[in-house]
Amino acid sequence: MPSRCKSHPVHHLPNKPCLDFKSLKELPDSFKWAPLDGPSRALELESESESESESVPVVDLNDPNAQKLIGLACKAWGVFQVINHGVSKSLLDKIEACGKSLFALPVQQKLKAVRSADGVTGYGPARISSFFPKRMWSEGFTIVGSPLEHARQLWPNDYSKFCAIIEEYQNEMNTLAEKLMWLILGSLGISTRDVKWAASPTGANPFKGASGVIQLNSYPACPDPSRAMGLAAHTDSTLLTILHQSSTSGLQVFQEWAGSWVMVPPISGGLVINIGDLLHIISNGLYSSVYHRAVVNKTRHRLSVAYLYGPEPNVRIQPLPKLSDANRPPLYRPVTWSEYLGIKGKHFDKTLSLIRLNNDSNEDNDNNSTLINGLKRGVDRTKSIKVDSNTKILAAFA
Ligand SMILES: O=C(O)CCC(=O)C(=O)O
Repeated sequence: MPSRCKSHPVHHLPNKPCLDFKSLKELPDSFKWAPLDGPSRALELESESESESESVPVVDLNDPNAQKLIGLACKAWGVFQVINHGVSKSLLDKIEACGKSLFALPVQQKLKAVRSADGVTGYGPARISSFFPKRMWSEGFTIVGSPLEHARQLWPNDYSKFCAIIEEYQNEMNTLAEKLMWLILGSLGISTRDVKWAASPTGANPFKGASGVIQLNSYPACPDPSRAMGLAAHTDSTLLTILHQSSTSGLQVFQEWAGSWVMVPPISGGLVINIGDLLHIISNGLYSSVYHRAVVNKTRHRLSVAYLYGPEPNVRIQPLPKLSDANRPPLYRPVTWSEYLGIKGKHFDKTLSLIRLNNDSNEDNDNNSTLINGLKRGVDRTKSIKVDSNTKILAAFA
């Protein structure tokens, strides 16, 4: 796990004070974003998923074709949902209940576990807040390793149940993340022999030392969801992210080739899998990290639990040799997770561009490059296009 340093992007800190959302009957100006594009308004009608013509693929991990289906989903979307993944519904219910009880505490109590100025863990606003001029309609709680210290502050007499559930969740998520990594790598024709970037000298499990950060996100009901943003658009600085969402919709992914936002409807017992920037790098751009955001709801509270999974922090991540050759040179220079997080903490969504190798033939080689209305769009998003007027998604036009 990367050190709890200032450059860790899961830690952009309470630059703005935390709020008691329930007390706000109107959306304050500081929370007013330009009207959102995409299906956010449909949330009020709760019919958004039916109105989508395209939807994020759902893969049953018991399906004998799961690996192939995952490969197709990664290539086309950078995101998919899984069912029959081996994590019990009762554990998902328990982690959700943990999150709900945490965020239901009085603000003064939550502030006892606030993220410190140079820390990563604890309670606070969205970790990417500092990159945006407007505030986000959400609060979060970040856990790296044991939550004991903060749990004791939140529930001085009753913290052990929370800690036990978190530990169980971490173990289950780690097992699932590793399984998914092999399925994703397998879909690229990569086997254990090829994963030298993470292989230990003893040939032990290359994901030994890999770990995850748990991010609990709470999105209170909001007086004006059409002008509020729960969590602004970003990609994750992970290999992959496993997301559990409560039964209220809110997660949207950006479909690069259509240029539009698509809602990812919650599936009871299902989990959302996002491709992160590090997998984008090791796949040599074949599987792109997905831009996603969370919108909010007028009447319903929403909760999500992200498991942000990455490699051992000092291992060198680079395009796998098997996925690079003379015709498809490596798109990115080697980088450790720690270094990547440091750059992301300063440059946010320019990070992939900043570690991209300057190779003339690379523009034609990036699989994410697609022809949209005659314009070729590349994954490194080196010019800005407006996705909504507050958030710039970077996209490259050749
Ligand atoms: O709440 C969600 O659906 C998205 C959460 C997320 O993107 C994150 O925690 O990084």
